[in-house]
Amino acid sequence: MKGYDIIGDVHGRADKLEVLLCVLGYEEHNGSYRYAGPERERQAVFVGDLIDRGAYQIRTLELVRAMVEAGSGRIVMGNHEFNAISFATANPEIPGEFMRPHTDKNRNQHKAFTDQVQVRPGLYAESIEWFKSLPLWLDLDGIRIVHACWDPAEVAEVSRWVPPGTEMTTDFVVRANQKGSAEHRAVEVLLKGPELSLKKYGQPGFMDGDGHIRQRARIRWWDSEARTLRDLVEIPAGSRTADGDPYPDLPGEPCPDEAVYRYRDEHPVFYGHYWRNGSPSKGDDWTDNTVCVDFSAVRGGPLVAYRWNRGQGISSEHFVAHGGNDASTR
Ligand SMILES: [Mn+2]
Repeated sequence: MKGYDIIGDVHGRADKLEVLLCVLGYEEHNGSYRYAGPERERQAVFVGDLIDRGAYQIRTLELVRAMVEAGSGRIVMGNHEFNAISFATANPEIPGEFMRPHTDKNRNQHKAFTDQVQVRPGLYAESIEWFKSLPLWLDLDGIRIVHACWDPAEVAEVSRWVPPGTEMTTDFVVRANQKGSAEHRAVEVLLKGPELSLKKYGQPGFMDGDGHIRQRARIRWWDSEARTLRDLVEIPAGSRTADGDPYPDLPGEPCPDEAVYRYRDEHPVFYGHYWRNGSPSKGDDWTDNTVCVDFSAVRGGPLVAYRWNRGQGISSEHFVAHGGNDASTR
C-alpha cells in the first residue's frame, strides 16, 4: 500500500463517515466504498468502536464490513466491540449470567445497539461473530494500529492466545473478563489504555462525573518526554477529591520506572479511544511516532482521519476532519 487513511471511533455516526470517505476521495462501488484516486493503492483503517451511542450503528457496521470484505478497508477491535462480545457470552460458571453482567448500567450503555440490531433476525448473533474475528491490533508495513495503546509485551502475550488471523475463542473471552488474569490485563491495556494506581504513589483518588471516587488514572503512554507523575498521569480537567476540593497538582519529581509505560519505538502508532476535543495538537494528540484520531464524533466533535503516506513524517497537516460542532450529544 502507498498509504492508509486511519479513521477514528465512529460510534454509529455513519452519516459523518460517508461524507468523510468522500472528502478523502473514496467512492461507492458495488455497495461498498473504495479509494478512487489515481494510484488506487490506499486503504481505510478503522481504529474500532464502530458501535454504541450513535443513531446509525447498523449502517456503520454494514459499510465498514463491506469495505473490509472488499479489501478497501481494515479494522481493529475497540473496547465497545469487546464489551458487546462479553455481554453476549454466557458465564460458564453461573447459569443465566453473562461475562459482562446485564446490570442496568451495562444494559443502558449498550441499549442503542441492542435496539437497533433488532432490525433483522439473526443480525445480533452475526454481528457478535464478526466482532470476534476482528484483530486486536494491526502491524502493517510501516505503521501500527490499536484501539487504545500499543504495548509490545501485551501484543506478544495476546498473539499466543489469539494467533493473528484466528477468531477469539469463548475460553479467551471468559479469561479476559476475569480480573487479575494476564488475559484481562492485556485486553485492558490494548483496548482501554494503561492506568496507574494513585494510592500506590501516595496520591488521593479523584471524583468522576458520576460522583464515584477513582483510585486509578490513565497514563499518557504516548508522551515519551513524561518523567514525573504530573506529566504522566491524566486527571480530567476540573476534577475534585473525595472531600470536594479541587484536585491538587501531582508531584513534579521524577517518578519510579515501574510506574511508567511510554511508547518508544520508531514505527508510528495510530489509536483512538481518548475522546479528544478541539484540533489535534502536538504533544497531547500526536508526536513523531504516535497519533490519536478520536475527536469525539458522537459528542458533537468531528470524525477525524489521518492520511498516512509512505515516506512522509507525522505532521498535523495530514489530519482530515468532517462534521464538528453539530448539535448531537452522547
Ligand atoms: Mn474506546
